[in-house]
Amino acid sequence: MKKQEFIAIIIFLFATIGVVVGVFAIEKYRLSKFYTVELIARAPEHGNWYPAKIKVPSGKEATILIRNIETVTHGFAIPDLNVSAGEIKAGEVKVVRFTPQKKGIFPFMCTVWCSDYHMEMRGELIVE
Ligand SMILES: [Cu+2]
Repeated sequence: MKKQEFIAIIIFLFATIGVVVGVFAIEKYRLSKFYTVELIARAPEHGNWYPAKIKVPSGKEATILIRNIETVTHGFAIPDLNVSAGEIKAGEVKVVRFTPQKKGIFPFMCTVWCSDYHMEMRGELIVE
């Protein structure tokens, strides 16, 4: 292989990888402006809330994007903070915005009877 061919291949690889890495980086940055935390809703027997513990800063607006990846309806509420997303249908994505004023650990839960283990569909919001 000639030296010029080698250099051309290296430039091609860097350009290709650069575009892919760049697109992912921009997308991650764009989404980070849009929401604070992404939460996946699943019934307890399918893995439960993911992540089960989420952290948000106090005194700042928090945006939680909730994605129901299942085939049943779920719900979302943080009763202590008066936050609710209502029903989240199968495949639906909902966004809740609120500004927690007090620090602490607040349980969040599913508000729709979704499975035999519905009562275990819980997680914790940690306000720091
Ligand atoms: Cu549920």
